[in-house]
Amino acid sequence: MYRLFTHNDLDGVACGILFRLAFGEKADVRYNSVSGLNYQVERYLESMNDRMKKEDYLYITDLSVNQENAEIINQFVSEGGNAKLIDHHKTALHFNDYTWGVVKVEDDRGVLTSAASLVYEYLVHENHLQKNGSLDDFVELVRQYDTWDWDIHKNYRAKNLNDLFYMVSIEEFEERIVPRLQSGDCFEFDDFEQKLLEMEEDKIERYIKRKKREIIQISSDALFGGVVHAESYHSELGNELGKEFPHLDYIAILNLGGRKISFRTVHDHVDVSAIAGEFGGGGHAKAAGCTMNGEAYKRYIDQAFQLDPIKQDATRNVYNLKESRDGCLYENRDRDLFLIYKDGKRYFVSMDNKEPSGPFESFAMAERFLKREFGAALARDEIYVGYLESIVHQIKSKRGPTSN
Ligand SMILES: [Mn+2]
Repeated sequence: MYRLFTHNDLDGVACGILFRLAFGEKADVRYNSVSGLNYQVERYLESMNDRMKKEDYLYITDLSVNQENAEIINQFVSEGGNAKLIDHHKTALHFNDYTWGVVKVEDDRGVLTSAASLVYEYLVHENHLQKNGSLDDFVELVRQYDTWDWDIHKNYRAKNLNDLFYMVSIEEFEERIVPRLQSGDCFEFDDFEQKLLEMEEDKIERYIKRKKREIIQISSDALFGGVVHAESYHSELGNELGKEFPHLDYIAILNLGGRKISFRTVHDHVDVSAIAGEFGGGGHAKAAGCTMNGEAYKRYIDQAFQLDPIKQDATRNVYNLKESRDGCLYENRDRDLFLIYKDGKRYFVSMDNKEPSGPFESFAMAERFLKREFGAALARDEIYVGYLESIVHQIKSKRGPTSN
């Protein structure tokens, strides 16, 4: 038997699919969450008898075991047992110290790896699996999704594959995918899946649109965050909201039911794992999370609840346009007006009767200041026209009653 314990996300399940293709009926694949793995492996190791010791091949992919399990596996291998841990996470690199550990974060060309890409390479190298175009294609899509390389290459097929993965059960996903990988030049979605994916995309788009109207701006420790409540599509939301509101340092996505907060940023100057760390969580620089404790509740729920959502830029303007040569007008929820204008090469922000703020090196910097400090958004054309009329009126009244 080829016993595989692997992660229950797309990358981990792709490893399971490769095992089924390589070993057929002899593959026994178990999908695990990060927190569930050690218990499952422990139980398996406890149940190990002499026959299993001789016949079983133990594999762990896309996840790592704890120290206790590692010791037991090491003992098992030193007594002639067969085991292998194949992973691509930085945090698992120490498994390379064992003869049975294969952990690589990137390949020889510097391309980020995924568990599936390493497993594919391994199975082909050991002559358990024959390479073909569909497999190459499928494994590369999984790799791009898992490493977010798809976002750089704008490879939406990789994103679609992950969407499909979450739309059906793991068993159905396997049943659909396995036959398609046995031959062929590339991996393709069938018509039904194509339709499902289009519907899902529309749904996500509408969901994100709604969240754009709900997002609330808060500030703490000199960082500006956007707060939204959402149970699903965290990656999509973090990405889209981050791009829509670039003046925000990060996006905090709250799931009250699960008492969890996800933090996302699109900026290089912010490390959201540090923000999550303040509340006992962690993760990566661009994506992190924590459990909602009292402190987090105060900042992201209590504080935010008092505030209105971010005012959105007017989108149908013909006259009042960003970066317009004659300046452009912004308005906040208190209906204060602000003008961003250019003087020479530099930008300034004027607020009625006050000293203008600036200089700013770019329009984006001026707008960032305005949105962060005053919560202002591009004013609608009607407001702009009214503003221009009031200026003309002021000039006329200054000239006195004799002029016209
Ligand atoms: Mn992975």
